[in-house]
Amino acid sequence: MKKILTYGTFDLLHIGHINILKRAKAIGDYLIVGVSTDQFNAIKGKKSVYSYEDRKQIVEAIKYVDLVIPENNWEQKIDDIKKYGIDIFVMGDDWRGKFDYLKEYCEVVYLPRTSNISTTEVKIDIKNNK
Ligand code: C2G
Repeated sequence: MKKILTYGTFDLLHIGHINILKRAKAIGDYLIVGVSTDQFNAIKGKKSVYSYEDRKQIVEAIKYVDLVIPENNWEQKIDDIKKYGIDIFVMGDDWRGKFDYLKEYCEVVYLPRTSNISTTEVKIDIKNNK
């Protein structure tokens, strides 16, 4: 069984999130998603609209996702890869190169981001009543 791992905030869930999760699952059999906690988002300099608990349940409801774990810090990835026996680590290519250090532990795949959509853009569109 090929196990896939990815991380993210997944706030205001949109098609870019669904695309990366769908394609991550497509390259394996079991997808684990580390959802950033509110505390870690603060470290990332992000403030999500939805709480961690809501974002966790929303991501758990996605058919491509098999398990959601909390992402509490930058440093947990190696431990998570070992703990869950991960074969492939996947991120959108806005992160290209940033996680190459994980190649010692598993395959690292960067998938193309979905263009013209982001949580920030969604917030702006709503504000402008588009
Ligand atoms: N994503 C995408 N296309 C978009 C927007 C996001 O493919 N239009 C991908 C990102 O590349 C990432 C995932 O969706 O792989 C989640 O994106 P965010 O929720 O913005 O997460 P991020 O802030 O990138 O946090 O340790 C890693 C961090 O937690 C990643």
